[in-house]
Amino acid sequence: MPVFRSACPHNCWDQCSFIVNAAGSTITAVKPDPAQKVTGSFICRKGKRHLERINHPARLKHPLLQTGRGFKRVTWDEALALMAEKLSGATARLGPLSILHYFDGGHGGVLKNIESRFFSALGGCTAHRGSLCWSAGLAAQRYDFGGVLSHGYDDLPHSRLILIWGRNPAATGQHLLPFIRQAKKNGARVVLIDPLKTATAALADEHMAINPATDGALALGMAHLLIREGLTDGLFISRHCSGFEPYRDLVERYPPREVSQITGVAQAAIEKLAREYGAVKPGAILLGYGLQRHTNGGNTIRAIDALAALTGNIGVPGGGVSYANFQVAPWIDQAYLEGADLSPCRRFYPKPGLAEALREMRDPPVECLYISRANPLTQAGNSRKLAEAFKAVPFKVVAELFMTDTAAAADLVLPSTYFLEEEDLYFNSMSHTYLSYGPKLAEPPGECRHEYRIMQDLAGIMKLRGFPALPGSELIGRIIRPLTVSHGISLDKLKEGPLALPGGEAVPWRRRVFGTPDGKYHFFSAQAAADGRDPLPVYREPSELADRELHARGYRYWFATPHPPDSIHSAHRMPERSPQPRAYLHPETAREHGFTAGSKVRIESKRGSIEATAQLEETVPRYAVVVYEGWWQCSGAAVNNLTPDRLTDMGEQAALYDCLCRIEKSGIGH
Ligand SMILES: Nc1nc2c(c(=O)[nH]1)N[C@H]1C(S)=C(S)[C@@H](COP(=O)(O)OP(=O)(O)OC[C@H]3O[C@@H](n4cnc5c(=O)[nH]c(N)nc54)[C@H](O)[C@@H]3O)O[C@H]1N2
Ligand SMILES: Nc1nc2c(c(=O)[nH]1)N[C@H]1C(S)=C(S)[C@@H](COP(=O)(O)OP(=O)(O)OC[C@H]3O[C@@H](n4cnc5c(=O)[nH]c(N)nc54)[C@H](O)[C@@H]3O)O[C@H]1N2
Ligand SMILES: [Mo]
Repeated sequence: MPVFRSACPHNCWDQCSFIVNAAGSTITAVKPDPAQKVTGSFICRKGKRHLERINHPARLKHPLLQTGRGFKRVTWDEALALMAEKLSGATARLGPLSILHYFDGGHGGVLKNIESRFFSALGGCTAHRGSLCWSAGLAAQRYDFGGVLSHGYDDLPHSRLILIWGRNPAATGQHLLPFIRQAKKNGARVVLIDPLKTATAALADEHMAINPATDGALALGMAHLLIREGLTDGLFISRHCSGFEPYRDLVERYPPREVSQITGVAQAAIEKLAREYGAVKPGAILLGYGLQRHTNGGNTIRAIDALAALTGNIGVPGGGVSYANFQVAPWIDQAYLEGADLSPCRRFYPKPGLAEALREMRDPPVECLYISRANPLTQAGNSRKLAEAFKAVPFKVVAELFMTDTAAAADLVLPSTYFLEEEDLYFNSMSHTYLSYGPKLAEPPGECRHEYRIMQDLAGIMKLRGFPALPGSELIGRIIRPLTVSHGISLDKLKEGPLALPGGEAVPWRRRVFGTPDGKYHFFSAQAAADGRDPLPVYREPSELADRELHARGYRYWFATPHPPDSIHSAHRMPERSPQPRAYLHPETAREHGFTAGSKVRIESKRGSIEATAQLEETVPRYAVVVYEGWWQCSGAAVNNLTPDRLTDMGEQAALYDCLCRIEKSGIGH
């Protein structure tokens, strides 16, 4: 059986490398590639479903056109001619800004990003800034450190104390777990800080159940104690930091007793954690993305970063505040992918505000929408509002593998190739520095086409200049030119197997020279002030969660929608296979509302409602209702019908978790 290599295309922390068995053009097995040290010897639940997904009978196989009475199959020639006509028409009448290009992380290969260059060749487009995912924290770390870098997983066993803060690796990135176990074997203590007692709690020595969106206050309270008790690293602060005095004045206002009121964490526990973090070194903070999907999310991350600076836990093995890792990113030619050399015009809107943008942008209005590698009608906040806004856009094209909620709302659906059906290069910005090449190993079903080919054909029909006509391999070579120039690594080298970036640092900021203009860590960020943000990591109450009037109207439960262990977002929620959506509730909550395990619960926010089957769990806080994100509209439990399209304090991030709901037994009405 011939053996090949590839990598997981999912938008995930671990981005595993794979060994793939193929017989002819049929993939027979996808296995972990131990040559990639993070992947090691196993792949996760979602990774194990690649074979199912690639061979799924519901794969889109032909271009489909919405006729008003349903979709009808059309030829590629017809589809491309229609698209060219609509794009040219909109450009001629209203200019290229009337075309909006939306994409997300549905496929992690560099080649798929060439779509952006197509729109630049067209003259430009309306594009997003920010994200549904992680951009508040990215903005925060850029203010503090002037860059976003993480410790390698293999550095973790040097830690003596590990704070897993708003992250759930047992579900979302299991390849971190062996490294945590190793650290524990070496004597490290592990504390999990999360409102929910997630599966990760089983790995922790202590679970600190904090009120949602109050982590910033916890961090300020810990800093208060560290400064009061002299548990700070004075040398690190004086040599490598700026803005300490105003920050010290800020934390002065957060004694642990008051912080306890805000966070719901006992004063003694706050003090113990602060003392421990100040004394037991090195201490590693592993941040997730959950805690920054609140209106105060950016400042939360800044307040936590400051703890590491205060204690000098930066640039040392076993320390750091690991959030994301942009070590490889500079070696991918983003400017080429985006077509910056083609001088496109651009209009930006904040990504979580797509509905608002579609409704409000007038000069010009959006005439054409092209969506790829994303399912915003399921995954963006306030998705019903988005569905309404969609209706007003005259021509919508969605490139997809499946008939998702978003594809179903399109005028034209283009069937795309899955990974293994095309060559691509995979890299990661969440944790590690591996680059993995995957060749084409299987023929796509039906008439599926790679986006590069689609865009190439369109550029041909529309006679656009500046869009490449190179074969895929050569284009990948072009995209990684910065890597080749700086490190001498060509695509041929990458074809040999997964490669960790040479010189990639397991311990960032070792020289303690930061990426900020003065090279210092910034407790006080003049850049943040210049951007109209708080210069200090202040704590502000969340918006909806602290809305007393809403509480009084019965919307008194936090609607928590974390990532599912068995699916990457909506991708593994194919209607015919899906088990029943669950709403996890505390037994007391259920009793109070008169339902039992198995009851259908109606969950409602001021934006919409869903239904799910009650599952009672002692571990769910009394104030929360938990439903995993990713459920499609047809399941009745599409969580983003409830969530807001509100932004966080920085980074144009979606505050998806700032959501209150009320519940009732389904069928009762009110
Ligand atoms: N199986 C699977 N794996 C995935 C994904 C998936 O959908 N499925 N998605 C991938 C993607 S795109 C991402 S971004 C990552 C996300 O990876 P993670 O950040 O690990 O996961 P999240 O579910 O986003 O949130 C993590 C935790 O944040 C907690 N949380 C929410 N609000 C707060 C708060 O105010 N304070 C604190 N301390 N904690 C809070 C939630 O309870 C949750 O347990 O996972 C990736 N991996
Ligand atoms: N309530 C709530 N909402 C959330 C979150 C949450 O925690 N709670 N998490 C947010 C986060 S962190 C993220 S990252 C977003 C994710 O938002 P999305 O990226 O929009 O979500 P996915 O469901 O992963 O959709 C990706 C789609 O890409 C398709 N796809 C896969 N490969 C290809 C390809 O090669 N080409 C094309 N054209 N399509 C392909 C898949 O079939 C899938 O439908 O969701 C956000 N939404
Ligand atoms: Mo994400």
